[in-house]
Amino acid sequence: MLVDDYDPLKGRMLQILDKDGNVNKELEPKIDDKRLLDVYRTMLLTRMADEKSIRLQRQGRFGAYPSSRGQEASQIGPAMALEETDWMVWAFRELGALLLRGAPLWRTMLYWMGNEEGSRYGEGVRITPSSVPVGSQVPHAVGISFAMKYRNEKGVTLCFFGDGGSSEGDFHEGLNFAGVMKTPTVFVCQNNQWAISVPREKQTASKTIAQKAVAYGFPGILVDGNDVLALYSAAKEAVERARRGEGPTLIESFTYRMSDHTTSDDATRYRTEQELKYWTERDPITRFRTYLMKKGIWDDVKEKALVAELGQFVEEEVKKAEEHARPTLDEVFSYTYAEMPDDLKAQLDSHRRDPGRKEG
Ligand SMILES: Cc1ncc(C[n+]2csc(CCOP(=O)(O)OP(=O)(O)O)c2C)c(N)n1
Ligand SMILES: [Mg+2]
Repeated sequence: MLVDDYDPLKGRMLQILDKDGNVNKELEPKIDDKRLLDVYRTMLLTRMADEKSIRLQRQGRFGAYPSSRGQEASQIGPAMALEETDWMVWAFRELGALLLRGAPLWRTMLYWMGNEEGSRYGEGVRITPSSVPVGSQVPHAVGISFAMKYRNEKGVTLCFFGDGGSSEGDFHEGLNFAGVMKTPTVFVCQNNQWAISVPREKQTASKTIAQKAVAYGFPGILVDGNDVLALYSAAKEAVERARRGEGPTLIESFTYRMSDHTTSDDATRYRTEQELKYWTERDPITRFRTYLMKKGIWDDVKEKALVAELGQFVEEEVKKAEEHARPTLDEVFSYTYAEMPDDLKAQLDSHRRDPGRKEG
């Protein structure tokens, strides 16, 4: 088992594809070519949609937006291990995982345009809405998986959070409960080295985040977060263990946020160019593309055609999102509480009387 060979206290990191796209034959997972190409397509779509999203924000067509650049493998690898009936619980940066699990791109865009309808991914798509309060989704994921266990369903919950999220009380409460109740939860900490401008060294005195699993009494594993095959393999093993009723796993995905924290941030103010260069050489998409080329199932002609096709697809999805009906004022006010509190009622009345007035 990978979790035995890569005991987090020994500090080893699971890697199957090295930075130049060479594969470790002994560990290479068996995935058919069609699926591999589908995964590559989703990785590239994530990158292209991400680049488009930043441009849309600059044009005032998106609100603030958190880029997933550099974390495509870290998100898509674990999501590959899920069945349709499993749940995925995420934070706010996991565009790749959403797309792989079937969330329509235009819906995800609608969300960043400020429309809650963007969280409606479709009937049967088991993805929770985004959780912007850092770490708050961890207890939700544990609750969902505990409920599935209680009802004797065979489902598993995959829960994403960041290195910053691992400092929150919610993280510790969630993992403790999961360990005690042996819930079918797979925790993936996307350690992208930064929580806005706070570096990983200031987040925890532990050597790794994976080793925190030891204290909660379940397996943890440190994985190269820019290696989609390693992430998939670690997650698959964890999902199978959870489905067998053997409880949770913590996967630390060692990756890097290649862009700013969000479009409201400027990372050049707190990190060096060398750091970005180091990680650019470890780009998860380049690495996976090289692997596919070495396998003989991908080439430059196919790449060019796919880039053109996805570019057009992204434009169509933007159009769909922008053409979607905007919520009415009543709808904006009606979603948070079953019964509207007095202060919200007063605001709604004031807007109805004078829709153009700005609050002071
Ligand atoms: C409880 C809470 N505190 C602070 C914030 C502001 N905030 C948004 S994202 C973020 C950093 C999160 O870092 P990490 O968990 O590593 O995720 P990443 O942004 O790197 O994906 C902070 C502090 C928030 N959203 N919620
Ligand atoms: Mg982070």
